[in-house]
Amino acid sequence: MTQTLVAYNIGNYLLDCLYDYGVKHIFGIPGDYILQFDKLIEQHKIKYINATSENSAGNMADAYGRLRGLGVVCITYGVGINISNALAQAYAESSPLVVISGAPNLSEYDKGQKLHHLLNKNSILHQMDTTQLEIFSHFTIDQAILTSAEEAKTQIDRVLWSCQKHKKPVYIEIPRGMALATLPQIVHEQETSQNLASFQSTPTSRAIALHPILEQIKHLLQKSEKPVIWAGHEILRYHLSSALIAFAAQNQIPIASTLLGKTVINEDHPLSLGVYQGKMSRSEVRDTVEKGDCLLMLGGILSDVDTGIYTTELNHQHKIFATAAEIVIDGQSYFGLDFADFIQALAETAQLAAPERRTIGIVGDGAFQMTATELSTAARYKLDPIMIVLNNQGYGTERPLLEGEYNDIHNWNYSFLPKLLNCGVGIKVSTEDAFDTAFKAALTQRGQFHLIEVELDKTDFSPALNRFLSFVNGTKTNDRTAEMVMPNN
Ligand SMILES: Cc1ncc(C[n+]2csc(CCOP(=O)(O)OP(=O)(O)O)c2C)c(N)n1
Ligand SMILES: [Mg+2]
Repeated sequence: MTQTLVAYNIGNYLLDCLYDYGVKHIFGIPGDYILQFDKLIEQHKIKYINATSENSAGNMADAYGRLRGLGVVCITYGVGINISNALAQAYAESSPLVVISGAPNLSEYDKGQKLHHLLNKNSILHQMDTTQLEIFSHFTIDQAILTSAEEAKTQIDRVLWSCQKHKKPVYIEIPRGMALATLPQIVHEQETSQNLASFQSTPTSRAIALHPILEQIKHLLQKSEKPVIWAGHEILRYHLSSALIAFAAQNQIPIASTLLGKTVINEDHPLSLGVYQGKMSRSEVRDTVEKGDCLLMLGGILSDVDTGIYTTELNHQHKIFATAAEIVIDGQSYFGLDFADFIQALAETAQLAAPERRTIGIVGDGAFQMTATELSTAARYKLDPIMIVLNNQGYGTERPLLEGEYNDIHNWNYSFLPKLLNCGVGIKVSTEDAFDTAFKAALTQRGQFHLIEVELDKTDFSPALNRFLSFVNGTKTNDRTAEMVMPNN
């Protein structure tokens, strides 16, 4: 253990903890309540990335967290509530996102003055405004307002651990001035990561708890002739894909995924079946999943979308159902077991590090218009994603559900955007050959973003949407139900 002793302020302690968790970038938009902390980021080895809106910053941090283990977004008070959509999405899809917000200084409340960006429900009563905490508590698994230097270290340790453990967003509010408040104890440089480790259970206790369950699964697999895995998004969040694939390869078990878990296995892998969504799946996927005799449903939530509006047929003789919340084997439930330990133990293999990848985004014209300004962020930080904009002149997915003028949007000249942004390459294509040429060119040209606008017909629906429509029409589901069960794009 190093002998170097470091006096910490709250802001730097938080940043060092985040760095220990693998955070190298923080996304956000500055504002006066958070500027002091933003300055600390600027002086830290973590890099600050400006977005064009809090909600986009939240989406970026969400994606970062899914790939790196923890994503962080930094906002100012009140107007920062703009992040709510990204935060709710991260909560629903179990993404480890840390939201750090500035807030008024505690002494500012004492004066009882009206403060900007606040609802001022309580400030005129000399009480702290807790509106943002109350709103965000619906979208976060743990929260802390760092009002005391004595408590701050324990609060930060606990909240970050909750985020990493549960793969759900958390909220940390730093009242103005507190980022620079000195922690009472002198903290050892190595202590942050040691503290994190102290929250974990020991490897021996984990192995003992899992042993009977693993034995039971081994026994079921020995008896089964056609086992099949249906893997969900929690496998991705806990970075367990390689462990799962190793387990599947050892036992030659094919893997289907849920829609949210789509990238759990490379679809070119010999064991990959594709997405299983009940009657909305391709028939060969349905056959293999539904005709298996032992189903391992790992890390998925059986929502309307994932089950193809409850059309799955899972009459397998044996069923193993494991999520972060519980493990159920043939109807018998086990609680309090660690999901990641369970999958790792199944595989008895080490996890591979994620390789560096170039981002390829496929986006509808409607969704693109909601987020297009972030191409400016890509330009500023010299990123070179390839964005494929599917231009079908509006909200195509919604047209067959209930058509109306509200599904039309103003048509942009998308491929001209690079000109406006002073960066990037834009091209419009209307044939498959032209798309191939443009896409191949984009793949070979690095250094700036590429935008390929693909001209489509208004009613050019994907096979998956067509399967969905024939199911909806076939079962006389009314429009409103259909709208409620549509996948989010
Ligand atoms: C933030 C948000 N608002 C509204 C919706 C509802 N919605 C679902 S599909 C859709 C249409 C999206 O249009 P586009 O991106 O052009 O894709 P297309 O359906 O045309 O392929 C909308 C608006 C949503 N999913 N998210
Ligand atoms: Mg569209």
